[in-house]
Amino acid sequence: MNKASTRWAGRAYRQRETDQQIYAVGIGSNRLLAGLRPRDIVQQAFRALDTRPLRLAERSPIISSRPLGPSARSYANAAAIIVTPLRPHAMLDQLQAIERAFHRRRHRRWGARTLDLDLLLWSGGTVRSKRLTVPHPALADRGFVLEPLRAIAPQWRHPITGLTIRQLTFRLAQPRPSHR
Ligand code: A4P
Ligand code: MG
Repeated sequence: MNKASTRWAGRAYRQRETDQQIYAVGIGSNRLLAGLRPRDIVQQAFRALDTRPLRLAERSPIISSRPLGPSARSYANAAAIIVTPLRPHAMLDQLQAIERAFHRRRHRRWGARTLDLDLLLWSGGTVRSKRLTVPHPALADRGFVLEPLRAIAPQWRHPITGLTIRQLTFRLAQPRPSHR
């Protein structure tokens, strides 16, 4: 983590300069690629996310998580804070180009994947289009997304619920009331 990056920690993630956008990105991998383990692939993804026009401001620890869905192999998950002039749809293009570079196969939903990059949060608030929904709709329901994100952006507020990432993580960890 470089020195400048720590400036973002613990701050309100609102847009400060009109030409710089801040994004939280979720990273997941559960396949081998050319002998690389999922954890190594996430490491390499951090490098790809720090290549112009993207700047990696924060990187979370990499966690191992049980697969949600049909895959048998456990996932490596992490999160990153990215600063870039790219607006949301151009940012999604960039993330998908990185996924393609890691030979992601798209034909099976929730199947095994080499690298999955999700746009979780944007400093500008919400986006809702055919191609892109921000905040990511499943953000608040997934421990493997919230836990790494909490390590680097605990105070970032979800623009729809108004709750911080720390509060969302805490809420998810609570036992749920029984509906019987
Ligand atoms: N799209 C819309 N909004 C967004 C956004 N905020 N970020 C569109 C990224 N993409 C967004 O995505 C399908 C389309 O969603 C994109 O073309 C984009 O236009 P995709 O990544 O190709 O499809 P997917 O990831 O296979 O489907 P989905 O439903 O997004 O899966 P998830 O939700 O990403 O879940 N278990 C563990 N432990 N850890 C994991 O990381 N990940 C998944 C995948 C399942 N189980 C897991 C994990
Ligand atoms: Mg996805």
